Amino acid sequence: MSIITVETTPIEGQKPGTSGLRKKTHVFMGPHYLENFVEAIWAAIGGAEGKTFVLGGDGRYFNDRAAQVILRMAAASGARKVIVGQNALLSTPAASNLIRQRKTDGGIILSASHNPGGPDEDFGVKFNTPNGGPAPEDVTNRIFEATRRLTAYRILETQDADLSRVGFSKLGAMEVEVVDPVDAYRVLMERLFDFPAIRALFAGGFRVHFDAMHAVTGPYAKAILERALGAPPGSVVNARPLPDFGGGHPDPNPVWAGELMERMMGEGAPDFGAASDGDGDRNMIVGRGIYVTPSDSLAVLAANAHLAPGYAGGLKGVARSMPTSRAVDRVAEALGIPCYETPTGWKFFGNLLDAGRATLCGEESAGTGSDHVREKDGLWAVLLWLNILAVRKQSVAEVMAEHWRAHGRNYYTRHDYEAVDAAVAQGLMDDLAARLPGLAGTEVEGLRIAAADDFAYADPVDGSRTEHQGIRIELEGGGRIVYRLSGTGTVGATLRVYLEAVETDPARLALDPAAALAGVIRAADALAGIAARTGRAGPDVTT
Ligand code: VG1
Ligand code: CO
Repeated sequence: MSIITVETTPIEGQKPGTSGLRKKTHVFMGPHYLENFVEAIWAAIGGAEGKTFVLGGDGRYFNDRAAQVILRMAAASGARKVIVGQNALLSTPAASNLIRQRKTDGGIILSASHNPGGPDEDFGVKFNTPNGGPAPEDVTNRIFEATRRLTAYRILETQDADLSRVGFSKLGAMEVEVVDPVDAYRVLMERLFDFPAIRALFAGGFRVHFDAMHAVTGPYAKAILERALGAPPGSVVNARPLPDFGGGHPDPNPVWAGELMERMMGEGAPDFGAASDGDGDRNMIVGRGIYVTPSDSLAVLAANAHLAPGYAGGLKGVARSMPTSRAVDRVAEALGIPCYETPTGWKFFGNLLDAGRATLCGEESAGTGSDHVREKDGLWAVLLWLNILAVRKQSVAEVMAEHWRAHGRNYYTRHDYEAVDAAVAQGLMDDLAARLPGLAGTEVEGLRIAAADDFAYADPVDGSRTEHQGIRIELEGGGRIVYRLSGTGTVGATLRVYLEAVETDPARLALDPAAALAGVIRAADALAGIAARTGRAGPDVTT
């Protein structure tokens, strides 16, 4: 067993995006690609010497090989210990929990989250800091800087570590602890939620249907929903993590979780449906005959969290990403707590959670979470919903109807234009940005623009400033259009257009969302010339 030093040269484009570095799998498998990035992580945090890390991933193709490489590099660079999920599996929230609970120096998560997996699809690596959260911008900038001046990395020449059995072993001088990926996470959930109440709900015949989409949440959902809470076997489907996620997109939205949607809207639908994404940090909530938008879900969770034991003391504040609908803002106002608006990406919530300013956070992309970890957490959201339903003894549809009556309804949809030519997408954004100063007070498709800006965020905790986080068009009457380019795609550019209309008239709370939003959608296209510029008749994905 010897440490070898491999000479390398910088590889272009290793810049982490919204959530870590994501590339085509074959790119990651190319010579030195993974190794360079990992070495840059060590460089950005002052070396790996003497440190303890958490390591695991969502089980996608190359997850197992990448884990072995990272273990050998950690050992060669003098790390003291790596805590690895069995078979190199860990959901993102479970990894966040372990990083915090075991007081480690951070962790590496192997995932491209909702992006498909396989040799021709996507792979990703994210680094989380000792607070358990995604590396903030200053750290990701340091990682990127380091990738640009690498000359060598160190790696141990040895056999693979056995990750198939829980227990301790050595890799060179470094300790490897293989842990059950679910155990510590389940204990945390038991502390936050009223398990006996949820168990009683299930025992009373309430039926739950959870689609793990062949991704990492399967083992977690089986262990918690079926074994700990007594949901009948088969309540969790597609529960075995597969390297290609069964050929699907592990993205919990009405398009990619179409099967679940059909079941929940059909005859004899279960009471509650849910799905999660590749790495288990997102969730989709569906009641019998009713889809809950992630923005609404955040608002409902904020309004009802006190019904779960872990949040019985109330919330210190809430935070949402800028494109997320403003439904939660009105809940915060009613509760008399602060509401923060941050750029897209969980890394921007970390400071607010650490400083105790926010308890609950959420994004329109189906991410919700709280200060129990520093990541969004899919199964957590499902359990909080179940806890709320167990206490309120109402259906999802009844909870939603009451919520809208009390707070009004934000009709909401997101249109994604995928794999658009990068220059065309950038041109659209740049031209829009140039017109911003003159937009307020003008009309588009009969809607009056109240304000328009290029969103910038000043972090209230550390004062850091992040610019160009999306173009915000505020309409009179509370509606909004937001345009931004995705930071997680791997082909061309993805233009995301977020559309919102507010309704407080009690007679107009149950409209078809597409009809309620038709005017805003027309205005969004007219304002930016989407169809004309992209040549697309409509979005590729509507959520
Ligand atoms: C997307 C979502 C964003 C989310 C990010 C990572 O980013 O819009 O809300 O935080 O994915 O989620 P973008 O830049 O493509 O819009 V995950 O579950 O991929 O870690
Ligand atoms: Co994810």
